[in-house]
Amino acid sequence: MSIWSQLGLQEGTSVLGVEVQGLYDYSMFIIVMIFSFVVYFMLKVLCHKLTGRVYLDSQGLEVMWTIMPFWLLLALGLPSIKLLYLMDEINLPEASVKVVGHQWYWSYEYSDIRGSSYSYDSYMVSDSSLEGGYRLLEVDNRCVVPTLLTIRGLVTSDDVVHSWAIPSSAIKADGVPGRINQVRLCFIGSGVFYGQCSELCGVNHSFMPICVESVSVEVYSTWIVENHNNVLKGMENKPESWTWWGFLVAAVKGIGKSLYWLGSMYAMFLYYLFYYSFYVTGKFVVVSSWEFMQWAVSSFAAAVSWLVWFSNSPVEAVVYAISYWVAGIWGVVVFVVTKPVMATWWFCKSVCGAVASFAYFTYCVFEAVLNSLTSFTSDGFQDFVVQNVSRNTKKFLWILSNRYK
Ligand SMILES: [Cu+2]
Repeated sequence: MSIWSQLGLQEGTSVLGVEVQGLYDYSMFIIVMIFSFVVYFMLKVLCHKLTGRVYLDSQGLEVMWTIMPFWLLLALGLPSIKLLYLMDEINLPEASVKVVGHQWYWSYEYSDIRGSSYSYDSYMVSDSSLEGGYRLLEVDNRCVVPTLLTIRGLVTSDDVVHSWAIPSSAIKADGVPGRINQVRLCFIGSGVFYGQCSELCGVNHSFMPICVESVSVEVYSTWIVENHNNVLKGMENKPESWTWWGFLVAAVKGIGKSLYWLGSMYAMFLYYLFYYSFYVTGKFVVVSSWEFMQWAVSSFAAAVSWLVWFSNSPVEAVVYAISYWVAGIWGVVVFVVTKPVMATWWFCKSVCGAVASFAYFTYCVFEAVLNSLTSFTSDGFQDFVVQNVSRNTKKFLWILSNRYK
């Protein structure tokens, strides 16, 4: 949450929030350097007597002040673009929370666990009933999410355009009626995080705050399962009558499906394993080494026979070698003169090949630079997040499967 007289961004509370904070610090470093540089030279110009009347141009200086801003812009732009695209990346979320904006409150719905739908509204707590907490930010029912577990937020709206935003986690998604936007919710610590509606939506736009409470996976799963159970109890679904025949059909169907699935997965695994580890690599090695061997043997044989010839009659051998090279060059000249179209095509093909390989090389370098520039967090932090997310995922699935036995 922002506080008075705060400079800079809020402390990051999600993986992306930390990255965005890093990008901000990095960009500010470059910007402050440029600012100081420009101010220094402006002051220098102002305090200068301007006596360099014969100083007309400087090619080196012009090249420098063209290339340096180019690199600076790349250094500022590339990490930013990569982070922007990373924000859209939601890989394999464990659960979803639907966020629906209304005039003027939010509602949260959890419905992808057990098929039942558990939802509630989240209104701002008015000044008169506020007991502790922050004015204009506290809500009666917070949005609950697990810590260090990948959750997908599906943001939409019921009436006009709203925007669900939590600045400390680098989350901002417009809730547009008829459309669904998705955001990744992966908080790195337990806590309460605040945000406000960020799209002007009517008179009470300022009074529909967003309040997310991040809790441990254990607490989250217990909470969600209990609420779903309550919802299901309320519905009072009568179970279908049980028969031996139905049980038999279901069992045969289930076993057949799982055998088919296992078999196809295993076959696919074996196919790719053999194709990529033996066939592709083996073919490449055999073909290229065979061609190389042919070339090496024939060149070696030619060189040896020429050397033998040279030791017997050196003059003849040297004359032959010179005439061989001259004939080669002459052959090229004759080819160019007699078949200019073919020669031009061949030349263009070679040039295009060279340009393409150079472009590919540049692309590889560019990509490597991009990858190295874009993470502002340490390897230790990334390991911490990856390990905890995978552990929490297992824990979450384990708890859910045990609860629903
Ligand atoms: Cu609004």
